[in-house]
Amino acid sequence: MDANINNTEVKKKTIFSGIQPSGNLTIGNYLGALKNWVGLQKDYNCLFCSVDMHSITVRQTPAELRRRSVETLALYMAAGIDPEENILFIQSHVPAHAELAWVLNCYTMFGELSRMTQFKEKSQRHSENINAGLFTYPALMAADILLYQTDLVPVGLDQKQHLELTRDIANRFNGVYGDTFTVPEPYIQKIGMKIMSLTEPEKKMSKSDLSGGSVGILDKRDDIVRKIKRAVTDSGSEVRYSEDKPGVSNLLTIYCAFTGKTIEEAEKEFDGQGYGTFKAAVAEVCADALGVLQDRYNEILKDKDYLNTMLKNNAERAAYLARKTLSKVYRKIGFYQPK
Ligand code: ATP
Ligand code: LTN
Repeated sequence: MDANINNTEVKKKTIFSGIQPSGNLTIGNYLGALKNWVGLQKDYNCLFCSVDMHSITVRQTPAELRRRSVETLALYMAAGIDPEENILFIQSHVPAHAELAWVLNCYTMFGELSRMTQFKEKSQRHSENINAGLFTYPALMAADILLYQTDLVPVGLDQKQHLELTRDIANRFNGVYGDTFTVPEPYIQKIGMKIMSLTEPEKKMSKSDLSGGSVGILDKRDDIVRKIKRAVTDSGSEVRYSEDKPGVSNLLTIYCAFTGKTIEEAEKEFDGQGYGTFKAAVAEVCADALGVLQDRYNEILKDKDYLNTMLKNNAERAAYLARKTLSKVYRKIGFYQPK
């Protein structure tokens, strides 16, 4: 594919999304984000990133971060993202992300950042390390998105607030300097947008939660089955989606997201069957789908040379596009650039 994915012959819109290589990816990441990317790739020019720079807002073990940064991209490929047709890359390989983030920091308000739920939650969870990066994280995320003149950002529900801030930053900048950035829209699927913890269904499933409430994409079949069978359900025995049944509703969501069935269809299927049969069925569809993905993942990881070449090529393609936006920004704000 031509490196210039914005050329006039190709009218496709642009998608950008990313996942932090900060732990073992969960079925929350898969159903809320990754799985949706697969369906979108043929209709859009897509950039999918492993956002290692975001990860260091929380302390990481260097060797693990290095390994996971690549493995995250291998998971994208195993899920069905084509690395030739899309740009798969590691964030820190394209310096323009950090450069634009600094500029956008100066167009993002302290009050706006203070209202971010993710910042409030993470600063509670990591009270020993409330660093400036954790606070200004959304400006880096805005840079990721705005660098590529992105139209659509497929994410889970928890990222909606960051997307709204990105739009505000883009509009603010465009208002001062004239049209510079495309103002992106969030793309949030209804089923799977917020998968909850299996042990505490009022909390979001998260890859940094080690309590057993998360199913990892790479978990072994036995572990997947055991975790789902032990998932917290509610009193009663009816398989029904409702606010007062957060555990059962979450399992129904997981079942439907994997099978493509509607909630009504699933409720009918398990009518009168009790939680045991239902949980076994959820465990089976989940383990089957992840099993296929894991086989592909293991194959992909065997070819390190291919992965490294792909990483270098894709970082160049991304950097080329990012430079164009960054030069435009530097010119508009008054940074001197010799001819
Ligand atoms: P961490 O625990 O490290 O904060 P996380 O599991 O919340 O990580 P992110 O890297 O922050 O994952 O998110 C990557 C993508 O996965 C985002 O689009 C996010 O909205 C989505 N996502 C994360 N958790 C869930 C979930 N439980 N349900 C649906 N989507 C989710
Ligand atoms: N902030 C996101 C990860 C992320 C992202 C992005 C998602 C960083 N940059 C750009 C979409 C687009 C998160 O914590 N889940």
